Amino acid sequence: MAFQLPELPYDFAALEPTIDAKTMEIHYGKHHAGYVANLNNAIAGTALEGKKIEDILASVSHHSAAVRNNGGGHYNHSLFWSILAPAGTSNFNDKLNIYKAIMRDFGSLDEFKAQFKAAATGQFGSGWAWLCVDKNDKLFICSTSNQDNPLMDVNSFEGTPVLGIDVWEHAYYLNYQNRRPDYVDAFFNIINWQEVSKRFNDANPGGSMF
Ligand code: MN3
Repeated sequence: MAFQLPELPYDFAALEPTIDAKTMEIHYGKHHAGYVANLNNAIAGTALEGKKIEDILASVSHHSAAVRNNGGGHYNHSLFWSILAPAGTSNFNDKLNIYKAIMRDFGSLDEFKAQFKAAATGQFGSGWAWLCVDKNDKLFICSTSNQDNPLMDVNSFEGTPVLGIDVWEHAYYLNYQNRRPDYVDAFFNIINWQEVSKRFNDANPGGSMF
């Protein structure tokens, strides 16, 4: 079964004013759809057909640049749409394991935001900033270039991403032009913390830490 564009769980306009409807329409309907089509073309007739995207990414150093760029693009955008919440519904609260983990590993939400923003604004050119969980259940922040991500076997670190921000200009230029820091600040208002916490729990099958 070929990879497919996942359904968006909200309307294009649902993230306004943080992310405008036109940006969402192009980003989802053109950029992400393009990664899916190009990924399917790149793996058609190869041993990668039918494999899970996570497994493809875990051995991506052995595959073509097309698989790396489009496989990463598909995974990254699928994660991105899922961790965004319609305006006014973002809910960070102490019932969530991700809340407890952020307090434990960063001390406060503000300190997490400061470090995440530094990674997002410090990523030169196109790429992503990530909040990841390592194999000891500890959170850490990192950034990657282009459509690379923490699951790939091309990094100097190992972790499972639970939150990510797309800092390619196509993600914010219509609204923010060159003001990436403003886009990152606004992003914090539309995070779906339930989904982030679910991804955090799923990355730690033991789940006994809290
Ligand atoms: Mn993008």
